[in-house]
Amino acid sequence: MKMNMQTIGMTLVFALTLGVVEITAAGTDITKPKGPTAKGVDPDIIGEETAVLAQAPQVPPPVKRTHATKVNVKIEVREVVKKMADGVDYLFWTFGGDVPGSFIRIREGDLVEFTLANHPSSKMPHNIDLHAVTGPGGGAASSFTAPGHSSQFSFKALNPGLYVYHCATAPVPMHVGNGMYGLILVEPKEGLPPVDREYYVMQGDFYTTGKFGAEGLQTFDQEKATDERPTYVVFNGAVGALVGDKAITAKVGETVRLYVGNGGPNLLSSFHVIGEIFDRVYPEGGTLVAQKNVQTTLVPAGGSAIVEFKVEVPGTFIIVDHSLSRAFNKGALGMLKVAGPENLLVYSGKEVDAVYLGRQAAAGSESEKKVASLQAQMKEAIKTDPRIASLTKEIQVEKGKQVFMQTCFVCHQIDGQGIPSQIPPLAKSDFLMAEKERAVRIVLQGQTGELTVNGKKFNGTMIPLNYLPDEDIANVLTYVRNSFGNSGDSVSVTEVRRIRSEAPPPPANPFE
Ligand code: HEC
Ligand SMILES: [Cu+2]
Repeated sequence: MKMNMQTIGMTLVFALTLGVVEITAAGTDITKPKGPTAKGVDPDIIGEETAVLAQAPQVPPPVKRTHATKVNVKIEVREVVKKMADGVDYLFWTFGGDVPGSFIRIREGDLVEFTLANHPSSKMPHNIDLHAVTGPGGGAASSFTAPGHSSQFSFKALNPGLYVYHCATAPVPMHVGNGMYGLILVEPKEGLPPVDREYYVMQGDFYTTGKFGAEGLQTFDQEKATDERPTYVVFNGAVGALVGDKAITAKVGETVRLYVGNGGPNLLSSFHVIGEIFDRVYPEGGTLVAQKNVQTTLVPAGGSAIVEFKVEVPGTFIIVDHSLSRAFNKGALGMLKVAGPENLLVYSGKEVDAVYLGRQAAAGSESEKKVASLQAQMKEAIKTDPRIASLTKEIQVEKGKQVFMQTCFVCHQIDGQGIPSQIPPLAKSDFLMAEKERAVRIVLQGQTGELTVNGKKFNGTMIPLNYLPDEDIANVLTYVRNSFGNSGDSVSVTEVRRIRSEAPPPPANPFE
């Protein structure tokens, strides 16, 4: 390092000397060497400060300075096990301990002295490529850092805009796919127009060996990544990172600005807020409001967008990648909760999350918390034994409630009462409670034809729900058999698996 600095220093002196000779020859004043670049001193830079970094969904405060300065940015890379979804852990590689990495906020013209430290507990070397850097590799070569070391490089933020940064160590898709990305905002000299709220939302796709929701510690699946078949697509590093009491918030009448990034590594995001219209969009993270009144804006992998909108009415606004299976089946769903008085001139009221989420929004986060607390209790109880069975059942009941609120409630209703003469009740249902295996078969194979529940006849059709995993079926039936006034034993995954395997073979194909 020292050797390098010296060599560079000597080269500079040499170049400067040559310069002086030329200048003299041309008859120019030699007391004024032609030099910020040659000398390595930038006359625009006044003072020095340490960057305030922020964790998503927060962003650092706006830059108030009216001049460029030297900004010291220090980020530590850490490899940490964190929650990907309920009961699902993942070894994330992070810039600053979180996915996405720390939000960096500087001003156009600033000189950034960047220090990348790699925690001694890391297993891998890492580096950083900031798209805000003008220079080969965006800093990648100068920042390559082994575990327990740190590297430093400097760059001048020539172009304003919202830029992605990411690790660029081979294999790059794996480093990015493990969560190594974040955003750096280079504010234009004149600053951005003031708004009431600013948030940091960054999408990423994840590839795990187990399928969506498979519990325990999951590992990176190279084949799924190569095929671009993500198991999870999430905002801010985890399913539910922006849901329930972690939702971002605003008050009626306020203007919200979202700094939206997409780390990829592979998917493009069709970024949309259900029930809102983006008043202004700076597409691709550039500095121009290129479009107004936008419904869905495209955020490319390794790219960004800035969206701004005024919230006019209260309620829960659902943030999605409008490639909707990602939102409803892979996790790309967040919430903006707006508080304040109704504005019936704009919207007639009623909550929207129940419509989209099947009450999961409210019931889900509450019962998720309960599952966590029960699981903790169970770990305790395992030591003392007899209560295990009852706690296992309670966990099943709570998890089953989540399945019910997503799948069954539309027909059987939230309280299990059904709909008179159309959908039979599950509440106090003699039919349901009479035979456990029959209930499993109904969910797996569907049910049609006349049946009598509590003395009333029904003749409808319930479609087979055999796409539900065994565990969901066991849990939801344990829930309905122990809710709405019912009380019964639990249904185990083994029972469901057995009944599924005993299912009659599909009817012979008449076209064969
Ligand atoms: C699309 C509507 C619909 C959905 C969704 C649905 N069911 Fe049903 N379910 C019905 C209908 C209709 C019947 C009665 C069928 C008949 O008349 O033969 C029924 C019957 C039943 C029965 C037997 C009758 C009783 O009341 O005890 C059970 C048990 C049952 N459903 C459980 C469930 C569970 C658990 C779920 C969610 C995993 C579910 N259903 C989802 C419409 C639905
Ligand atoms: Cu890396």
